Formats: sequence, C-alpha cells, structure tokens
Amino acid sequence: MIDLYYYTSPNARKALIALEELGLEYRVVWTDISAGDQFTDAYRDVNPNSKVPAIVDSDGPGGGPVRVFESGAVLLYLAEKTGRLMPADPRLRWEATSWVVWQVANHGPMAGQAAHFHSHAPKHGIVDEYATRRYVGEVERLYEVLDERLREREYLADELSMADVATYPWVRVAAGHGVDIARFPAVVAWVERLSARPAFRKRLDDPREDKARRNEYTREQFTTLFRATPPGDTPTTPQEAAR
Ligand SMILES: N[C@@H](CCC(=O)N[C@@H](CS)C(=O)NCC(=O)O)C(=O)O
Repeated sequence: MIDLYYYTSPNARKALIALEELGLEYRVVWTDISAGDQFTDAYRDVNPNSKVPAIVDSDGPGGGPVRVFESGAVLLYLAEKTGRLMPADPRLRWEATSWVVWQVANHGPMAGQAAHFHSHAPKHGIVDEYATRRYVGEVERLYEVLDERLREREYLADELSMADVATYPWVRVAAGHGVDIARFPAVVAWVERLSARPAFRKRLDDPREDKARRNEYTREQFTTLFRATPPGDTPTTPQEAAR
C-alpha cells in the first residue's frame, strides 16, 4: 500500500495522476499546508523539507517501507517500481528524465513564484510589478520552450511518460501564474490529448479538493504557507522573527 501525502496543489497532483495512471493501490493522507501540517515532526519524518507531495510505500525495495519525497523523485520511483511511464529505449528514457528535471527545476519553481506575485500576493494587498514581470516573463519563456518541443511530437519524450505527468498539472493552472496558454497551440493540443485520459482528470471525492483549489487564503494561512508576513502585519513566523 502506498500512502500519498497530499493537498490540492500542482506538485501533489503529479503523484496522484501517476498512481491513477499506473493503477496502483494508494491511500490519501491529507496534509493541509495552509494549516502548517507540513511542519509537524511526524511529517518531517516523511519529508524533511516540509512540502507535499511525499509517499510512503509499505512494499518498498526489499519488501520493507520506504519514503520518497520531492515530486520528481516520486514519479521516478513509481516508474522504476512498475517499469511503466518511462521509455524502454535508453535515449528516450534520458529525454524523459531531462524533461522531468526541467519541470521540477524550472517550470514548477518559476510558475510558483509567478503565481505568488500574480495571484496570491495581490489578494493581500501586495503588488510588486518588478517581481511579477520577472517571474511571469521567465515562465512565458518556459512555455515557448515547451511549445517548441511539442510542435513535432505528441508527448514530451515521444511516448507518454512521467515527463508529461510532471508538467501537465502546472500547465492546467497557467492562468493563475499569469500565462494565457492559448498563445501556445502545441501546448493546448497536448493538454487536450492528456485530458482525455481519466487519470489526468482525477478529482478526489472530498470537499477539500475544491476548497484548496480556490486558493483563497486567510492572512494567517497566507503567512503559514509563504512565511512572509504581509507588509504592515507583525512578523509571526519563526523564520521572520529571527531575521
Ligand atoms: N520541489 C518540490 C516542491 C514541492 C512544493 O513546493 N509543494 C508545495 C505545494 S505545490 C508545498 O508543499 N508548499 C508548502 C510550503 O511551502 O510550506 C516538489 O517538486 O515536490
């Protein structure tokens, strides 16, 4: 059995899609990152970096339990465990691995920062035009890279792979990071192709899915999640108080 430490977020959805696509048995452990569940000692044993997703597979290598954290590592672990969603051809496998790393090291972090300045911060009265331009601009460049890659092929590494699983959930929320994907026709066609697969459309039957997806955080939740108190408020996080 695989325990998936989850909250509705693009990074956690990667693991959910992979588990569904692979038909593996799993249990969702809701980890409310807006309430600080990620900072408990128990959760740090699962992910020392206090983020979702992470998994604990009770049937890990050698038959014992294993934890895996970082969405990219979770996807590579599940691919290795099942021998699926990674091309058998070594050249394509490294292509798929390169795109997984591209997503977790470039597209995800830049989209996350763009979303912060474009969507989250303004809801709390913080408008930073330079930061918004910097991150939205860089993430737009990344969509150009993605679009160019997908112009000549159906999937990032020619066949469906973890590279597509890693990238899709972030592209689905592109409007939130300030990007209109209609400008990238090959990306739009790829989204439609993947959206036809039930695993990619999976929604948990839990009211927290929609609540979390609306991303409307109270001031307290905002501070817990981003560890930066909105201007004018008294610093409350341990990190800020120590500065
Ligand atoms: N590089 C990590 C990033 C994970 C990440 O940033 N997760 C967010 C949700 S999308 C999170 O847990 N945030 C909670 C926090 O920052 O306290 C991965 O790919 O798994």
